[in-house]
Amino acid sequence: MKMKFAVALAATALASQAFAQTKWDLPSAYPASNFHTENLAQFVSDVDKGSGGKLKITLHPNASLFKAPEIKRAVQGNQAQAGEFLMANFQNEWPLWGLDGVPFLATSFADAKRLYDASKPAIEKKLNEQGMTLLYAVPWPPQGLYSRNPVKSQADLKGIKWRAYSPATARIAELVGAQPVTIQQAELSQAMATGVLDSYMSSGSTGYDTKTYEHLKYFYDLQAWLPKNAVVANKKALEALDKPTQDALRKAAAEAETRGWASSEKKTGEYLDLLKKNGMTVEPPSAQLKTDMQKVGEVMLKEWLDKAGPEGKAVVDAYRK
Ligand code: PCA
Repeated sequence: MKMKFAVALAATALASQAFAQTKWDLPSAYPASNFHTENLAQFVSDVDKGSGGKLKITLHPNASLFKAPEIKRAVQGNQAQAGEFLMANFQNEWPLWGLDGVPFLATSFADAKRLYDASKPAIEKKLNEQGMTLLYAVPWPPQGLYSRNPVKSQADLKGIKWRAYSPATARIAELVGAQPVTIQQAELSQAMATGVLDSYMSSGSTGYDTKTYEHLKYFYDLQAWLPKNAVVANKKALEALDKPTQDALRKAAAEAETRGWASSEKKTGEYLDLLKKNGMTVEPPSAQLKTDMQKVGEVMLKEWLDKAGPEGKAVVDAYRK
C-alpha cells in the first residue's frame, strides 16, 4: 500500500514537470464585442489548443488591466507578457508608429496591406530593440468623420469640440480649426454622455461599439486612413517558451492576422449599415469636404516626412513603388 502510494506520487510529480504550464496576461483596450477583441479571443484559444494547453493566455479587454496608452510599456516591462495597442498612439516616440495614421496615404484595404508590408521590417526592428516581438497587426475599418451637425466643408468644423485618439487626429483638429481633446475609446461613451463632443474621426466599428449614434447624427465616409492594432509579446517571455510552444504561438498569430484583415474588411459595410439602422445619416463626403481633408493630409504627410527622416522616406518610397 505504502509502496503504491509512493509510485503514484512520483508519477504525478513527473507528469507535472513534463507539463510545465505557462500563464500570460494579454491586455487590450477595446470592448469584448469588438472585432479585434473577438479575433484575440480566438487567437488565445488557438494558442491553448496548439500548445497542448502549455500556454494559457488570459485576455483582459476594454482597458481593464492597463489603459490604452500604457499597454505597450507594460509588455516592454513584462508586467504583461503580451498586449494589443494602436500603433498610431505612439507617433511621438517614433514617427513610423504613426505612418498608418497619415490621412489619405493608404485608403483601401489593399493599400493598407502594402503599407504594412513596406513598414513591417522597420516595425519589427524597433520592437526588437524595445525587447518585444511583433505577433500580428490588423487594421481598423477606414476612418470617417462623426459630427453632431451636418458638415459640408472644413469651414463647418471651425471651433467645434473634436475628440482625438492619437497625435495625428489631434493635429487634424488643429489644421481644420477645431478644438481637440484626447479621449481613448474606453472612455468615449462616458465622455459623449456627460460632455459636449461635437465630432471625431474613427471607424464605423468604434461608432457602433460606443453607441455614438445616440449623440452624434452624421457620419461622413471619408475613408481617410486605416490605422492598425499591433499584438506584441515580451521577447524574454517568448524566448522562455519551449520551441513547439513558440511555433504554436507563431502559427496562431499568422492565422489571426489573416482572419483579422478579412473580418475588418467584411465588417466595414456591416458597421455602416448598423449605424444607419440606429438612426445615423451615413453619407459620402461632399467634394469640397473631401478636397479640404485631402489638403490636410498633404500637410501632414509633409510634416511626417520631415520628422521621420531617411528611415521614414525609405518606407514611403517602398510603399509607392
Ligand atoms: N477606433 C479607435 C482607433 C481607430 C478606430 O477605428 C478609436 O476610435 O479609438
